[in-house]
Amino acid sequence: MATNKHWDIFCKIVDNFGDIGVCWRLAKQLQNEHQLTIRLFIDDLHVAKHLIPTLDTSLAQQTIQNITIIAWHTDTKFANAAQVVIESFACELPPPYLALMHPDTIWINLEYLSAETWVDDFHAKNSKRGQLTRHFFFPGFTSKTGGLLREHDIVNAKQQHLLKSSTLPAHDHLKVSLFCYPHAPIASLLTAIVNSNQQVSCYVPNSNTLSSVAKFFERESLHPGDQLTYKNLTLHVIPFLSQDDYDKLLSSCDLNFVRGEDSWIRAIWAGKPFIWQPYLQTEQTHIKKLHAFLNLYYSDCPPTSKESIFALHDAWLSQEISSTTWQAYLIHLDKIKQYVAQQSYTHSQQTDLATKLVIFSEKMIKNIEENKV
Ligand code: TRH
Repeated sequence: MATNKHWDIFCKIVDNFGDIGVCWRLAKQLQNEHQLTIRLFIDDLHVAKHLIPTLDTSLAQQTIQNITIIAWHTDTKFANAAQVVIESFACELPPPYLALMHPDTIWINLEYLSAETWVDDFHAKNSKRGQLTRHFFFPGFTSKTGGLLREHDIVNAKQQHLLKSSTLPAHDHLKVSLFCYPHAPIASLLTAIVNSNQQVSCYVPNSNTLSSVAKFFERESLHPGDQLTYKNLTLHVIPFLSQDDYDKLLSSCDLNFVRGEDSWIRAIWAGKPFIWQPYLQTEQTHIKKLHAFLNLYYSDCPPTSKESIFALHDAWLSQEISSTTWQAYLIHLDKIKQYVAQQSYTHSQQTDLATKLVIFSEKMIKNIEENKV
């Protein structure tokens, strides 16, 4: 039987941190939990360094946490193709690499996560490109999809973390983390917090979210370590965290504002209430994605809590959060907390994405071998 122990992952960083955030987690899980030999090709080491702090951006090749990281440029030379190749988010494999692939190569395009119902039908379909077969692998929330990116022991690890002292000081403020796109109605959220009767400690990691926060406080700029108080709101600017520390922040907060793809999934595993801002897309696709997710994830949530969840998400997307919307959400926060903790547990019982990729690749290799007989 052919070995499928060598996998290559190609990561093109379009913007922000989601592409490398997902690829780096996937690489680590395939290596740690499935004992695969991974080469991760990254086209922008400077952005990747935010998530892989020990990365040396001057090196063409280096090994970090047993993963070979290779700087990928237009002139990168490839000696061989792996048995299994992950093209993340349709990033287009380089022609010289494609030339090294053969009909037995398992070529998987890892798609973006969506809870839309069509995903069930499109997952694991393929198309031919010359002699090669490109498989479309869709992460998702149902058993018909490729599953969600998750470490095997995520629930245990989270409990271990919570048993240890929390990373945040204990007080009766509502602890909120804020990571969003700059076009979010940040000023209206902060105004609603300021005007509510609930004290809030808001933690904002250093990212492009900060410029709008600075504007709200009439500051030129804000920096990690800054702390600002206005009525019921105390805002803490914190450094951009390691992925592990960001996960701990999500677990320690009472409410997390998250965005894109990877922080969204991590908020789900944190099991705490969260508000998701999808990546802006043309033709209102991001709104369809948001509603598909809300309908699926909150299908069994008590109607009044559900209403407040939808209202706050819609407000976050539509440029205005009123004090009434914020207050209505807070009234339901305890019920939402119970509901999302249960949902997080339920989803953690499904097969995770890395395992599904391994099972899928083994099946494809078996098919190829059987067809040869
Ligand atoms: O950065 P993003 O907006 O990434 C986006 C999305 O993936 C989007 O779907 C994609 O099309 C676009 O990139 C190109 O949001 P996301 O996906 O949440 O990625 C952020 C990553 O940064 C995630 O891995 C968590 C990590 N992170 C930290 O490690 N430390 C931090 O302090 C913070 C705030 C985030």
